[in-house]
Amino acid sequence: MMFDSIKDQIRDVKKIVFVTGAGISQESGIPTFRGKDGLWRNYDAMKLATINAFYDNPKLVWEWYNERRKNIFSAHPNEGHKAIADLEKYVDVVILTQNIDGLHQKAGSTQVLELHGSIVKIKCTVCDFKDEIMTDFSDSPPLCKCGNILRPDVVWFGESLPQDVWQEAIIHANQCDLMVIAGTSLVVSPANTLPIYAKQNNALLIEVNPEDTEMSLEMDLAIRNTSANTLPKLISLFREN
Ligand code: BJW
Ligand code: ZN
Repeated sequence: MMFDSIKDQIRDVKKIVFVTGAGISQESGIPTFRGKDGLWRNYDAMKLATINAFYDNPKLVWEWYNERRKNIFSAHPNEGHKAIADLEKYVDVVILTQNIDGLHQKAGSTQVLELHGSIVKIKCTVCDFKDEIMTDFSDSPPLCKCGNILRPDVVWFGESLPQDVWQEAIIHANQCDLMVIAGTSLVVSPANTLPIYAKQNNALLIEVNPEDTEMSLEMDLAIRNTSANTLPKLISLFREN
């Protein structure tokens, strides 16, 4: 069994924090950012995720989000998301996600902190106006009542994470006795520092990723498989209790 080497330690766990990234939604049909998936109409997705890219070509960046929104709205949580939601029956679970797709919530998880914002939210580039759009988006970014351009309410490179959410994330990372890091390359800061907080609390660290990451060597267990294949097996350890 995948978890054999640490299954006795896992059984005593009271609080699990999941740190998730694009890879956990890959099996729901949502492309990841890096690797060959990170291209959109031959643009490097990472170059679109900045405020300067948006000011240079608002329509292009808006179209990128529009396409992703359509795909996300038609996507369903996969066995990985569902397993994490199920785990709430047995143990305290908090999810710190870099994803904006809302699939953890759709799967039924109740404690989800969105570190990088949400695909349904928009905000003004200038004033404090914020809104949610649950229906189709217009072809170009709409204007705010103040006359300035509206943008997706997500965190782009060089921008700080929502500070209340980030502070709460650190508290949970400090408190957990198991952290499961699933579907993230851990190249983007500050989200990639969360495992360090958990380690300071002597938490067990488990990584679920078909590939090696920068932090694989720090893990107590690195499972080289997909999240939909792996996470349902984690549940069975708690169900046996
Ligand atoms: C599977 C799988 C399966 C596949 N099952 N697994 C130099 C200049 C400017 C800034 C910086 C700089 N150096 C460092 C910085 C800081 C910067 C940063 O970290 N950059 C690095 C890239 C170098 N960070 C920031 O700017 C952050 N803000 C900040 O630090 O503020 C302070 C500051 C201010 C001013 C200057 C400097 C600092 C903000 C980061 C915001 C990131 N935003 C994005 C877009 C969000 C909105 C959107 O979705 O459009 O967030 S970028 C993108 O990367 C997105 C993701 O959440 C994030 C992380 O990616 P993730 O989720 O890890 O995906 P991938 O694709 O990388 O990995 C997928 C993994 O899944 C892979 O490992 C696969 O193997 C695996 N996988 N299939 C399980 N089935
Ligand atoms: Zn405004």
